[in-house]
Amino acid sequence: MVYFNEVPEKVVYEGTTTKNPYAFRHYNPEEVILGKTMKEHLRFALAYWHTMTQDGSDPFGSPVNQRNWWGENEMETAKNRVEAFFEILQKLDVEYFCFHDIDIAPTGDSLEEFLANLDVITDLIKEKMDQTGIKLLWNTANMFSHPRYVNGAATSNNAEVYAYAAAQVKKGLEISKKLNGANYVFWGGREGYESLLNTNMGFEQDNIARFFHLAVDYAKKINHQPQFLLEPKPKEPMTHQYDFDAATTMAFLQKYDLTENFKLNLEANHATLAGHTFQHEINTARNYNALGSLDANQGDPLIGWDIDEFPSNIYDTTLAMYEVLENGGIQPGGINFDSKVRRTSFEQGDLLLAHIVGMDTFARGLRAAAKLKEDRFFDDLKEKRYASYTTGIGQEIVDGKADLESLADYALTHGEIKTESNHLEYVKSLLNDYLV
Ligand code: XUL
Ligand code: CO
Repeated sequence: MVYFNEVPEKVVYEGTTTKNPYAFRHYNPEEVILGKTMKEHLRFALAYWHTMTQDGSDPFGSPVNQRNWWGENEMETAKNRVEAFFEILQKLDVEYFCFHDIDIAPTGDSLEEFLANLDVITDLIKEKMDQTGIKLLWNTANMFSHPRYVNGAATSNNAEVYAYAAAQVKKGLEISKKLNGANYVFWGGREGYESLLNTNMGFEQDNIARFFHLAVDYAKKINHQPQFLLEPKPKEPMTHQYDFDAATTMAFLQKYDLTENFKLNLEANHATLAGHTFQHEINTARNYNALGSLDANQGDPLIGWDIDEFPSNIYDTTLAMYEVLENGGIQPGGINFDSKVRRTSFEQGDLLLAHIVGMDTFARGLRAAAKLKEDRFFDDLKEKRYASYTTGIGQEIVDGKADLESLADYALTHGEIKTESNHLEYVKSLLNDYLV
């Protein structure tokens, strides 16, 4: 069965003059930029939860999304979703996908039943992957939606909950092996606290660190070692989440000796919730050699929570893609659209239109970033700005040859310092020329 009749067999690049809504205006997958195709640079992935299971409901209203994959029962719907999902992936020529365990299969009446359902659905997914060559970027376990996880999963006060979460992750790693997942993600949905009045933060963090080590050990045991990723987010659903931002998460990974196996999965809207830009978070991760993968979306400056809007801001994607280029690429990570259609975009075709704008926005970002890199725009700017460290006393500081006495001597004998303006307004004006 075909689920998206209104969409052509393949969405292709037609340029900005096209009147076809189901066409790329900027993303030209095979076009080579800086020695790699756009497709290789961008490594786009689709998120199962937003694309297949999200129903458009919000705290004030019931589901609105019109979808044609509902079956007679939950299992039939789950199977139809796999078909429809691979149709979208193929139509958009997207090579990767991501999912939570509960997105793909009904949880049933028991853990046993859930695991059995997962086996059936992952068999079907594997078949589709083999037929199409589409690959699993990452999977994860949803350990935050069910009421048992009200106090967290690996940071829960209840050890039985911890064990249940472990059962989900064990299965998740087995699925990752079965589907040859490149990465395995942990987003700490409710790993945080509401109030310190009744929370032992140190104990909870020790526990979740133990949990991550158990996951690494089990992956080794079953002889499948995906890149593990932690996804920071400062708040929502918990008032305070432990993996607040990239820097906090790196401190955690270092403290608990997890940096060898873990990198970061950074999400744009999580960055802005933490009071950072997306670029700041990616740059921070790069400084720790820990840039793993990206969750692409954007927030709204007028709204203070995680709205997972599809990216359309070329300023942000340009700076994000500049960091990715500077990183030498993002593989084995990718750019996963952790983005959802607005409630008012409830028709099924909107799912493709939304991904098209997201992919085009990143394609434009890539083009502009490549040009900025070729022109050494930021390199020259920074080289000039830090020039004082390349000779004389600056060189001595960098080489570790200066001490407080020699620096004080220098200051005493060199009089008042002449500082220079940053001309940041001029820099921004020049940068704008790259964006349009
Ligand atoms: C929630 C979020 C998740 C993770 C995976 O804000 O980003 O979808 O990406 O659990
Ligand atoms: Co995410």
